[in-house]
Parts: sequence; structure tokens; C-alpha cells
Amino acid sequence: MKKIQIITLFPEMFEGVLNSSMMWKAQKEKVVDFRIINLREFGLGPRKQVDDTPYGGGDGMLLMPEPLFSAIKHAQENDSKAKVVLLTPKGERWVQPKAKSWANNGDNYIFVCGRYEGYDERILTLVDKQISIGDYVLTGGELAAMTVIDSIVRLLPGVLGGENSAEIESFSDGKTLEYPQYTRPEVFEGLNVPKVLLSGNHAEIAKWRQKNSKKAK
Ligand code: 6GU
Repeated sequence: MKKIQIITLFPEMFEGVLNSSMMWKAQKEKVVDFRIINLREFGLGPRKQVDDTPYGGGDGMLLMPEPLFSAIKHAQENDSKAKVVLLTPKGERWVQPKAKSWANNGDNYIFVCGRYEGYDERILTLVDKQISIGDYVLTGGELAAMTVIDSIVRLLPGVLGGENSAEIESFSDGKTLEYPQYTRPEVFEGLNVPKVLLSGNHAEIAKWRQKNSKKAK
């Protein structure tokens, strides 16, 4: 079973995503175990402070090192060999081959969601990997963590219904997009399903699908 811990100031953001669809099924079938750690609980003082102004001036607040260190140490007490991953727009780009490799490497993960305008750089001493999901800036790492986690969990053995549906679909080789697909009815508002798909000729169907698989831009 793959163990995934998530350190965040917004645990409620994960509820819908982790408890629906494949992620829910994966937990039910004990393929994955999620644990959400609320960074606020590691905040300092009676107000549970987690952020402060940057030395040298500048806009915004930074996540302070102490709460992040305590939360990561807490996660490591649950799982000492887990890899610590920081979600940050400065990270390495997340791509499908990485999802495949992280799904199959047997490693457990601690995802740390950055928030606000940034974090104290010293937390990087506890981080094994920095990941970004693309060249745009999100308010926090939560949506990125969900994206990365979903892309891994669906590839864990036993999660997808048809065992080869993850293989043939879009991006499984990192380049090709899936062919167009159709279901009933045969004619919908004057729009027809391509004849070849109704032909029962598997060789012709395979050829059509190959021809109609688009390359990713
Ligand atoms: Cl991982 N975090 C934030 N805040 N923004 C992002 C991102 C991560 N990846 C792309 N944009």
C-alpha cells in the first residue's frame, strides 16, 4: 500500500477530491492510504502563527520554518523513509513519465503545500524533490498536490478497472493523445458515429484509431 501524507493549511480542500471516484476506490481497496496533516496545528503561540514578514522587506508573508519543520518531522515519525515533496512553481515540471515512475517505485510520499507568497528557504534542507505542474502561478500548492496525487494513484496496480486502460490512453507514452471515441446512439442530432467503428473489422478500426490519434502540442 502506498502511503501519501499531505501537509496543508487547507485540509478541507482535499476532502472532495480524495473521497470521490478513483481516489476513494483506491483507499477502499487499500491500494493507497492518505493522511492529511494540518499545518496550523504546528503554528507558534496561542494564535498558532504560521507566517511572517520577509527579512529585507517586500510584499506578503512567508511560511515560517518552525511550523513546517515540525509538521514534516511529524510526518516522518509516521513514515521515516517517505520522500518529501514541495509543491512550488519553481519546481521540476510534472509529466506523465514521472507519474508512472512514482506509481511504481514503491516509495511513500509527504507532499508539502506552499501557500501565500512563499516559504522560508531553509525548509529546502528537508525536501527531496520540488515539483511544479506548469508555467503559471497558483495561490497555493494544494491544487498542484491534488493533480500530482491523482495522476499517480490512478496508475497504482489495482486501481483502474480495465488493466490496460491506463496503457492505451492519452499521454501514456508522453506524446500521443487518445483517439476519438463514441458511444450510443449511432446518430445524435444528425451527427454520425464514424462507419468504420460499427464495422466489426478490428484491423480497420485499429488503423483508424492510429490515424486519428493526435500528437500533443
Ligand atoms: Cl506546485 N504551486 C503553485 N503555487 N503554483 C504552481 C505550481 C505549484 N505549479 C504550477 N503553478
